[in-house]
Amino acid sequence: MKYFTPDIECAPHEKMRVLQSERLVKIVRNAYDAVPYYREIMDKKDVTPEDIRSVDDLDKLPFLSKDYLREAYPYKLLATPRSHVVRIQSTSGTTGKRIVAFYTQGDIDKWDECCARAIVAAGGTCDDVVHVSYGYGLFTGGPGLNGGSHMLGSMTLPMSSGNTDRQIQFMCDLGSTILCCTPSYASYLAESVISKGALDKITLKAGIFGAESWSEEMRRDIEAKLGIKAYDIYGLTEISGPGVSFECSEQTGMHINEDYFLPEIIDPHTEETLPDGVEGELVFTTLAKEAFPVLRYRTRDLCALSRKPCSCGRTLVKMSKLKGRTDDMLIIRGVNVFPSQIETVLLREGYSPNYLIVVDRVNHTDTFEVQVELTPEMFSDTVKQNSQREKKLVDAMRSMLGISSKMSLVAPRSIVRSEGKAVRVIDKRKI
Ligand code: DLL
Repeated sequence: MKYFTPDIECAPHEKMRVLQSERLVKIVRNAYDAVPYYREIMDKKDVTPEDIRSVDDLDKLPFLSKDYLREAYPYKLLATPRSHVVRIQSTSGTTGKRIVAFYTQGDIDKWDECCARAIVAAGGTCDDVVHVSYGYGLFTGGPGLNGGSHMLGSMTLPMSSGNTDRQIQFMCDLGSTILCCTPSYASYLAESVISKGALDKITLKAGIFGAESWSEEMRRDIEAKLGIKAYDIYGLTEISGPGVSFECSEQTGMHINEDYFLPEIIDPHTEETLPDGVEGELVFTTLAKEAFPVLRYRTRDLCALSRKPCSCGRTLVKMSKLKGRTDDMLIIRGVNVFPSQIETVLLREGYSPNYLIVVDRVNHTDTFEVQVELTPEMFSDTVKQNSQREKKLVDAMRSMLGISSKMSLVAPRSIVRSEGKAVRVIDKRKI
């Protein structure tokens, strides 16, 4: 099986635009009638549902911010009677109120379909054993990939995260072929499989990794260690969960399920719409959500769109691998720094993807330290060799970022491993 829904995934652009326009008209009408907040912000912008006749009218609509989604907690954006809702999911909400998203059975079915498309794009069929090590519960990772795997008819292992020994045992005994988890957990699992000498007992062929930024270097590292092909998958609770977009065998960006999610890229400062190929903030309008329609939602994620033909045959627009989020970006001594750039340098220099960035302010000046684990082979080297290594890393980091940093080499396995989304930054300036 090459595609889960070929008519949609390979549809001509014109056909897709017609479908999107029909759905947009309907969802705007519905959101306006059912949700007082949408009515209020559209009235304020002097736009009515009748003004939205096709996707070309999208920019007439006001934006929806993450702050409002928090304020809307719990029920202010619900667009159906509560009795139609069968599920909620929620963001991790590290600060302030959580965002709660609602789903009707129809919403769940479409979400499962998006994840089934992603699994098929990673080479999955009903003969595969899909090992889901994303967290289950309020987090969308586990339920999303679980639903997609069921819809495809694959044997599904609802492992959830944690208990790494059991993960490896099931992987070996049940013959898992597709691993779904965060890239940082995949990296930890790879390290553990190797250290237990279980590499020749696993039968994995592919991984579907997302929910956090990861570099191309990290992808190659996981692929080499586990002997698999690693596919990126993107999504967010506010829009549904994993499967908003997914990678195919070409591995040059993620195809957006644009029959359900209409993307735009804007300049985050001026809010101007940007053309394909230019990096900016990703904005989504859901086209078929019933319980929780979201219009022009500013995700804070940074990427570019591409409509270049793809060798996989899909015509769905692609988004580039995420550089990070606007709120992940560190400003250190006036320079913009993304954790993914630091990860790129470390892996290129032969280190493992286990690191911690510590930023502080001392005497009105930002300090920037990266703690990096030595590999077991490096650990036995002399002090002199390691101080040369530190210096080499400082130089490589300066040429990537343009600022100086402190590189602290620490013992193997001394940085806490992540079972879900990794915490890579401690910014003491904010504490
Ligand atoms: O992380 C949904 C998900 C689960 C996606 C499993 C993929 C796999 P949230 O917890 O709401 O939902 O976090 C959404 O995570 O806005 C991005 O900043 C980030 N993110 C998600 N996927 C990727 C990815 C899930 N592939 C937020 N690359 C999003 C980089 C990602 N960042």
